[in-house]
Parts: sequence; structure tokens; C-alpha cells
Amino acid sequence: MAVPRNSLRGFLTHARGVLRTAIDNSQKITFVIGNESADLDSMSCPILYAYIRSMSPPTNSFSPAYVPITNIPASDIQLRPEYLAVFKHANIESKHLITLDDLPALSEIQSKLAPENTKWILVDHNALQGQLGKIYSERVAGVIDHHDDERKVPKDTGDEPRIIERSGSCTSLIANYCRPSWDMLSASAMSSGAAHGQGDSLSNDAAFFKRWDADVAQLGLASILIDTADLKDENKTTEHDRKAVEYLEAKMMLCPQVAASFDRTGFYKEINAAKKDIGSLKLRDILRKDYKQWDQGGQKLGVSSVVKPVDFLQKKASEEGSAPPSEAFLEALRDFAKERELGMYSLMTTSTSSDGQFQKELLVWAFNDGAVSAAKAFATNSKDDLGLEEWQGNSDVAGNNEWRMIWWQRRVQHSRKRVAPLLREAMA
Ligand SMILES: [Mn+2]
Repeated sequence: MAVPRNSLRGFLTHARGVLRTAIDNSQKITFVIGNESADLDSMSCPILYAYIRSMSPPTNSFSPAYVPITNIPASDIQLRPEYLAVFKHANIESKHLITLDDLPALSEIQSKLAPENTKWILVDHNALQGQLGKIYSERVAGVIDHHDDERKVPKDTGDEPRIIERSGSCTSLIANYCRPSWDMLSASAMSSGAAHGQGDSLSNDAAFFKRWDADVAQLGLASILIDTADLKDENKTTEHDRKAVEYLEAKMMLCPQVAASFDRTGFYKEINAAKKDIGSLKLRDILRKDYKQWDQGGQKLGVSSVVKPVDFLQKKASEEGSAPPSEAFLEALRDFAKERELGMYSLMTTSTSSDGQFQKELLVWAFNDGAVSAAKAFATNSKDDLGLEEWQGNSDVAGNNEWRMIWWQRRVQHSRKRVAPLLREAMA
């Protein structure tokens, strides 16, 4: 049975209740979960999919509701100022997000959420990582993603999609996939409003539904604009993105309150400024804010993406510690990698130079013999592909079974989506 039409905040509150009941009464439940970097895309994908799908589920759906999970603990929401900027437009608050904290503790999750009672749909990734992956990988039965296919999701996903395609934002793929259902919902909401009879209630209901649609549309739109730089980054933007933006904007324009004041570029700039506003965060939090980890070749690989250049991070490290910038920075990185028992750690930065050039830096640090040979192989094999050029003040460390290098990554079109598979390939 479908979940009743609701506002985004109403839906999220309902979904949280569904999750609790499922845990208390050992009922079946369907999760939609983004990746553990929990960037804007990975936050909005599960919510958009679960929202539409819960209200128009396939006939024999595994459970009545789809529960969207943001793949971080609740305390990590504050590391993402861009979330808060988007929430204002989507008319929700941090407390409405369903996070890892809403799942049972890892020590008892298997007994409280028996794998056979769960179904998992992966959005913005296609292999369930970490502890959840160890317990529930077999229960994954659906994916919409825009990363390299790791071939972990079964070919046949029944009633759920198995879509892995290149696009700037995964949210675009979700919006386009959900479009027929969403349109049907909007249409039937209008006619059921009409069934209520009198003019006033009809126009009231209709106004509410339009407002709800516009709120959800803004949540999706924010991710797509951030991932494609307002559709202006030609290396990232695809037809999927343009189509989805057009669709979501049209939804917003149906709501007079939103339409009256909406300006897409202004909206993008507002969210983007919030995303870059990380000056008040601790370095450690900056490193874990957009972080992904893989097991590869018996080792752990961790990759942080940061929206500020290395010299910003060095200053930050120095302010927080007492060592000079470069030393304090490396020490912080080493601690970060050690805490996570990484064989290899990589840091990718994006920033704008003083003369307005978009630029990227890439740091790779290998912490044992095996990782050192992998890192060197990566350096040789990916040099041209990524346009790696020695960074000023760079020095590679030999000895101590370690190796480290910082480069300019001149081929700035390549993101972690490209770099992480290259690193993993070298480690395999
Ligand atoms: Mn994504």
C-alpha cells in the first residue's frame, strides 16, 4: 500500500516511524541509501527516490514504505553547511534527516534488522561499503548511480531499477527515472482534490501539493547545480542533467510563491557559497567531510575531497597545532590515515587561483611496502591521464617504507570518480 501524499517533512517523519516500527516488530523494510561521502548528491538521491517511490510503489513492493538513509551519523550534518542552505528551500530541518544513528547499533543491528527482512537500493554508489556492506550486501536489489560499475549489484533487480550511467549528478538520473510516477502523483492529487468537492478546498489542496512538489524539486535541483556548476561545467554536464533541471524547474514554476522569487544562478551561488564556507571547521573535520574508503588488494584506501587548496589546509593545521604549516599539515594527514588504518591515503583539492583559474591538487601517501609500489605504479600510469605535474615545494619521502607525493592535477575535468578507480586498479 502506498504512503499517503505528504510534504517532505511529513514524509521523513513518517519514514522514521516506519523504521522504528520495523525494528520493534521485525517487519520487512526497504532502504534507499547514498554513499558514505554524503555530499549533497548522496543526501538528496535517497530522499527523492524514497519520497516518490513510497507514494507510488510497484505492485508487489517488498515493504510499504521506502526509508531514505543519509550515510553518516547525525553529528556529521554540521560538517555540511550546504545541507542547511538547501534545507531552508526544501522546508525541512536537520532533525528530519534519517541517518546512521537511526539504525540499531552495529553490535546488535543483525538481530534487530535481520538481513532477510531488508531490501537495499543503492543510489549514488553501486557497492555497499563498510560494516553495512558486510552484513547486507546480499540484500541489495536495485541501483541508480553514476560511478564506474563495480559489478556488485545483481543483473536482475526485479521491480527496482538497475541504472548506472554517466551524468553530472546522480540526482538527475533519479529525477528522470521518477518523472512518470511523480507526474501521475501530481495529476491524481489534483483530481482527488477535486473529489473533495467545493472550490475552496480544491484550490487549497492544489496549492499545498504544488508547494510540496516545489520543495522537493529544490532539494533535487540544488544537487544537480552543485555537481554541474549550474550546468556550465561541460566536462560534467550531460543530457540527463539538462533534462532533469528543466523538469524540476518546471515543477517549481507551478508554485506561485516559489516562482515569484526564483533565480537559478542566484540559488546555485547561495548553495555553493555555503558549501565553501568551511573556515570554521577543524582540519580533521574538513578531511572527513567528503571522504570515501575502499578495501582493495587486502589494504584500505581512503580518499578525501576538499574545496580549499593545500596552502589553506597547511595554515589551518598550523593554527590548530604549534608546528610550522607544512609539518603540521602532514602530521594531521598521517593521524587521519592512521586512525583509519589506511595503506594508502589520497587528498584531492579544488580551488580557484588568484587569477581565476580552476585548479586541482592531488596528494598520494603510501604507508607500507605494498602500497608504495602501488602508489608508484599509479604515478607512472596515470601521469598523462590526469596531467600530473610536480607541485611547488614537493618532496617525496623515501625510507620508512613510505612514499608521498603532491601534484598539480592539470586535467581538472577528472574528479574522484576517475582518480579513485585508478588508485584501486594500482592496488589490485
Ligand atoms: Mn554523485
